[in-house]
Amino acid sequence: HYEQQYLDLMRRVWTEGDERIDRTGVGTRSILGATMRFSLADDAVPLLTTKRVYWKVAAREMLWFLTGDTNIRELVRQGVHIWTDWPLDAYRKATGEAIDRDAFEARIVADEAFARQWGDLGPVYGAQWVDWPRYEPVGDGLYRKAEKGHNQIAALVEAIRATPGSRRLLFTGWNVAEIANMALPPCHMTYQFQVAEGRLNGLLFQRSCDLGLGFAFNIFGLSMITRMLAQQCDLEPGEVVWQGGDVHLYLNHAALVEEQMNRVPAGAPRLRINRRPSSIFDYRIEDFEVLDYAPQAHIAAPVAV
Ligand code: DHF
Ligand code: TMP
Repeated sequence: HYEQQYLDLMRRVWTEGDERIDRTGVGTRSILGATMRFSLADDAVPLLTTKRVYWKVAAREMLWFLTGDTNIRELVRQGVHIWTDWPLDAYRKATGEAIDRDAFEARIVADEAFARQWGDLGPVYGAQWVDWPRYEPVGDGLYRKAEKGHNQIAALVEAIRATPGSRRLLFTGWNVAEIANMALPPCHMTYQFQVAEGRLNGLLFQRSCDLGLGFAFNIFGLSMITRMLAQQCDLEPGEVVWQGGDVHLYLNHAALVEEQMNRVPAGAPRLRINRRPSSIFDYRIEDFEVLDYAPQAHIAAPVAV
């Protein structure tokens, strides 16, 4: 079963990983470097079956990236709470106010000015993907930020169509000059694609991977964007390759890890795209459907902020 790779990696990190206190203070066991491969043929999708994964949340996040939005307001409006903790943490630290998560989210949705001030994550994924800053010379060796940045995603679609043999089919969120302004530097940082025998293969380099929590979302996101690009470029989906840099398990995920490693993967979920939108930017959540997904129970685990 495709998911055995994941469970094997989980076991390796848990039993052999180097234990250390990480940035969050929670502590991890960690290894450097891992690769997994999953087929996307016949609509196959590498959704984890040993716990329920809320794939629609991951799908909404991916669609939100593609709009270029970096404010959690739209996510929260759609019932997506996975990015709330970082603005909430910043707000609490700045104001000293002991506001709870629900109240903070309610205020983000109700109050546009509040959302503008406190809901933005900085120039994270979406901003870099579709609006990477460009600078134009204004003389005397000075530059000013151009009104419109570079759209890496639009350029990628063009490039896959025009030069399918290219080795430069990629986009990245790792904009060194802007990292200091981001709530978190990009984790799923570089996506590369390859056309082979009429199929589109997708690869993700993820510099930092929370194997118990984030990974399930990241592998679905990689599969989804690969499927969307294939559809837009009239290619069949091939496979996805996932490469992790620092792959870790948080020490407070022990219950999740022990439980999940005892479960046996089963089933072969499929991802269907029910419409062919006229561009990569026109997909809607209703276009995606997951079939034959009968996972084992969800396992809750705390996210390290
Ligand atoms: N920080 C850390 N420490 N780990 C992460 O995985 C992570 N991911 C981020 C931002 N910062 C992060 C963005 N993505 C969840 C999933 C993805 C995600 C953030 C959080 C999460 O909490 N998932 C839960 C609940 C999902 C839900 O309620 O919708 C899960 O069980 O999958
Ligand atoms: P770091 O910036 O110190 O590496 O912390 C980021 C943490 O978030 C780390 O545990 C990896 C995790 N993460 C994912 O695994 N996937 C994601 O999509 C995001 C945004 C973060």
